[in-house]
Amino acid sequence: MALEQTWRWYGPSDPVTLQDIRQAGATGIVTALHEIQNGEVWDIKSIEKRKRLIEWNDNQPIPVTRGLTWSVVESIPVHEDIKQGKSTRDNYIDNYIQSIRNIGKAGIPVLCYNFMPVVDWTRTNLNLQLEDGARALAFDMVDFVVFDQFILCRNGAKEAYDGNLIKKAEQRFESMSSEQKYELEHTILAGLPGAEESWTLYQFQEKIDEYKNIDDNTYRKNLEYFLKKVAPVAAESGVKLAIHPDDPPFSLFGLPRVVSTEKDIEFILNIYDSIYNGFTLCTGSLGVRPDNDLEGIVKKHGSKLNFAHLRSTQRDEYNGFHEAGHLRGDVDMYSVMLAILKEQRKRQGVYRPDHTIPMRADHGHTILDDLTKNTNPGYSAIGLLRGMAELRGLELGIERSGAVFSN
Ligand code: DNO
Repeated sequence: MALEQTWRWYGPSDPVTLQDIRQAGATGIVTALHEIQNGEVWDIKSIEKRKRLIEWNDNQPIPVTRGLTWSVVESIPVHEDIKQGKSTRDNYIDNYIQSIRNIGKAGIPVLCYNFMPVVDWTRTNLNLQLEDGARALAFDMVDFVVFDQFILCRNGAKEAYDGNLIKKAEQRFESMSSEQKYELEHTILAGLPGAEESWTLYQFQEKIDEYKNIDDNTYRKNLEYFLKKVAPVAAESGVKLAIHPDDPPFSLFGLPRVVSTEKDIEFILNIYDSIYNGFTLCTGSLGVRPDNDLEGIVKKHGSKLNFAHLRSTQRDEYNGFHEAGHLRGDVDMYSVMLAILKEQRKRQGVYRPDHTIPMRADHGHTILDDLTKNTNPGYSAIGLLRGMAELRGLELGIERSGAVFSN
């Protein structure tokens, strides 16, 4: 029983077309209405129009299906007022609920979202050159401290890092040209696809200041408040929630972090105990922490694993990392894949109608022709195609070996 192979598509302006995705062998589309502003309702008409575009080619004398299904929404961003627990949050929660009802009506079964404050996923370099000439996304701690301490000049930054790291960052800062400094700033604040908001330095500092009195505990309560209202509606609407882990899975800029470890995930799943309140297993995000046992998480919480982002990272000496090949790096993809396939079998065994788990290869390297093309960092066609092909082969090999039936 195969996993559902999906592909993240950034909508009509994505340089990767729906036909490319079909040719890559995916059958599921993961996307969002990026044009709808954060906090607004996703109206049913816009959802249905995008769904039609994904699933049908209407530019033919008779419409034909494309062989693709919109299977996951990634993401409907959670408004900052909800994250900060402001008095205006209920209004935004009502909008979120309405959006969930609407995607449920349209028949899209999974919603991936995150609860990271201020910034979505964060990298310091979108073009790290690997020894074979491929380009990869990377999070370099020294560069990060350069930004935090010497470009943003955040209060409290200096105390947050060890002296050695600060010294290294200072040396690097002094050796950087102003273009390099700008590039670093831009990469952190505005560089990544899917992150719906971007800030100027000044706005960014203001945003961080808004979190002055919000520690992990308060932030967790804000998530709990949100989920207590939203999860029952998701269940009613047939939409499985899939919270995405923090990327990277540790605090940035002194901001709270509540989706970085197995314990965090456990807390979230217990807020509303139902398969509709689940998580996205992002092996790359969780895998950055050596204390996260990925296989163990699947074994323990598999019934609520609603979506899988499969990728691997390679850690470096300062808690930084770069995106490794999908079957390389620190993630033991074999054991994760085996655990996911076992979970799928288990679901079939109890006749869960939603036994098929959607997965997508995440964050490919930029390789071959894509090196000279305009691409979304981490989402160029050929690198993701390579990743997906490797994962597909791994999956088939495991299925055929019979290992899914072992204990
Ligand atoms: C990066 C993605 C993130 C993710 C969101 C989920 O490639 O994994 O942008 O989509 O954090 O809300």
